Amino acid sequence: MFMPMLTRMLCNAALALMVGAMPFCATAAEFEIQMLNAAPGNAQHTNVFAPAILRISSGDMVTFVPTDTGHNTASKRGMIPEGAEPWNSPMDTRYSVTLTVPGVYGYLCLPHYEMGMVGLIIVDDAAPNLESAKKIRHPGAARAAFRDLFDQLAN
Ligand SMILES: [Cu+2]
Repeated sequence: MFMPMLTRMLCNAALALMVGAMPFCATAAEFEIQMLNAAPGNAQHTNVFAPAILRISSGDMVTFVPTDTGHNTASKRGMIPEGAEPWNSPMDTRYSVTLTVPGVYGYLCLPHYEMGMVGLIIVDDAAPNLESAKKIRHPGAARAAFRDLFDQLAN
């Protein structure tokens, strides 16, 4: 087991026991994913999450930012680890999730799912549910979009 993950687990255990954070606990980090009408530097690629692939550590917080209007974020059924909380945000709303279960999280924008507005978040390591997440089927452009993201994970 990697040391950072072990440390994080010990920290989570300490917090759960309400004994306070141990001195070596790293502060959970915060990340942002923009919800955009077009990819930065590529106007042809419309309706995107940026970054579309985000790697974080368990316990970190991710905020989806409604930089452009007309978007939301929803986890995809079958594409989050066992025991993880699904989410489905209101439209045009700044929305935060704190992800604690290691694995890969597939998510999408409901209005633009079939147009391929999807993303992946990897918490610690994609391995726990990578193969099952890759098996989920998608309509329209979402199929190629998820396949592309999974290909990028492999490289
Ligand atoms: Cu959208």
